[in-house]
Amino acid sequence: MKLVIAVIQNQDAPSLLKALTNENFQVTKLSSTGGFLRQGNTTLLIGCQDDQVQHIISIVKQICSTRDQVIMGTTGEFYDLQPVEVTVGGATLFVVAVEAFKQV
Ligand code: 2BA
Repeated sequence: MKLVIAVIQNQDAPSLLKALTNENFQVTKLSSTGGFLRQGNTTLLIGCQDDQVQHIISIVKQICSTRDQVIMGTTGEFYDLQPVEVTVGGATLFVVAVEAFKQV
């Protein structure tokens, strides 16, 4: 058995939870904070069989892939709000071997 730990952006969490639970994966969602940016992100714990890990990774890739998005922000040149292109999305994944899984 494996535990997939996925650190994702908050905005991707609802879609990813839906996609994973639709495929009958069991998921725990934790509210987390990135140590570098100190901004909220989401950590999912997904316990699964060894042969399901690649499928989970492909679902995460599909939903959390990086993409460019235009937001209103300031640039170095102008203090007024301007449309600025930023990269959002992406996921950090850890796959950990589970020594034991018990529900008591
Ligand atoms: P990512 O590398 O995509 O990481 C996104 C979030 O994933 C991180 O949020 C953190 O919550 C988690 N994460 C990534 N690698 C991890 C690890 N080895 N162990 C545990 N958790 C991990 P933040 O820490 O807020 O980082 C946000 C983004 O800032 C990072 O995106 C990276 O692009 C940048 N970054 C992080 N640390 C940096 C550093 N020391 N110098 C420069 N840029 C950094």
